[in-house]
Amino acid sequence: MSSADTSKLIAELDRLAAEFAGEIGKLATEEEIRLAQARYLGKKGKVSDLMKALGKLPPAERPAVGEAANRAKSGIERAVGERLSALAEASLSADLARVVDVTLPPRGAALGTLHPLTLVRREIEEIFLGLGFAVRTGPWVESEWNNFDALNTPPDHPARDMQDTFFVEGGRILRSHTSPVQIRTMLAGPPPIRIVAPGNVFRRDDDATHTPMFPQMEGLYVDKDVSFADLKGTLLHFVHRFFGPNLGIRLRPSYFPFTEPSAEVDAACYLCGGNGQVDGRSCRLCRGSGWIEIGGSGMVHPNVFRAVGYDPAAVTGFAFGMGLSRMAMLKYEVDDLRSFYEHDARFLAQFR
Ligand code: 2NL
Repeated sequence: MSSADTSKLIAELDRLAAEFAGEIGKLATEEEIRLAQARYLGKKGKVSDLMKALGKLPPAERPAVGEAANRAKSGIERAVGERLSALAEASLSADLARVVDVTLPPRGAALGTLHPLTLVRREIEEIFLGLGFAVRTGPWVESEWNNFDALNTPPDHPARDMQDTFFVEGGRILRSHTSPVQIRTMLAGPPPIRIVAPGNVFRRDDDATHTPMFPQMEGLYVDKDVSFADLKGTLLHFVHRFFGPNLGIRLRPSYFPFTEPSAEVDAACYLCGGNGQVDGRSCRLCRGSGWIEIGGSGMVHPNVFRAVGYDPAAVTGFAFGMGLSRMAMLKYEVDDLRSFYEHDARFLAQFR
């Protein structure tokens, strides 16, 4: 090898250092920079490749090449160091430039919503409170006497069968209606009595249209001279407040052991106004009948008064009952009863 080769080698080393300086400016991460560094200074790097020729040079010329190699190496290392600290500084300034406005108001916790059954219960309570009724509640576990015997329902009545009622240890049962609350209220004091009794009741039913627990609301008005006209006027007022003004009601003869006479209560359908048609089609809510069933009612049976120690010759009274899930389904057009018990937040969030 000649002096010409030596100068070429030195020039090539200087060129590599310059080439590296050009490349590194485009690199944006430490990993890319370290990989580039290895491509030049690593064991199989470009600088090491050139140095393999060192041994073939005349000994006198080797120091000059070694010096050029060191110059190239330290140039590359300096460029790496400078580029890395430039990147670190840029990321620090970006961090410092980020503005957080600590004076912004907090987002706050998301508010929950009341369950549709709670909304309907409260709304109905308000309507009867406005008529002078009080709201009374009582225990779910009851005596058979409070739930059945006092309500003129004899021991051989089908409702008292194991198939229809939940029996609890100790001869008690889960109440099948809230009537025991009215029985307790009458046992506790004389008329007048004007109460509504909301609460959960239990029956051995479980299918698409029945749940074993459901919320109910019953009402009871006992005084001198309470008439069937008072019952009708009270129910009419309720329907006007709950479903809409100017809607009629219809009472259909029925039977309950605890009332005589008894009636099923229908309200004119609020969706079609009672004519059964919406835009020339059968109404989806009342299915074309113009009426929706809302509950049962009647004049308190004399035997119920005798059971609680009231004189049936001195007082009369009316009573009624309705299922709150049915009221909520009608009011909010919910088509599946089970929605009330599935706790799907997307369903529940619709009621606010
Ligand atoms: C219905 C029918 C009704 C009563 C409940 C009652 C209570 C006492 C005395 C007399 Cl203490 N009656 N309650 C009366 C008639 C009907 O409920 O369809 N409920 C969902």
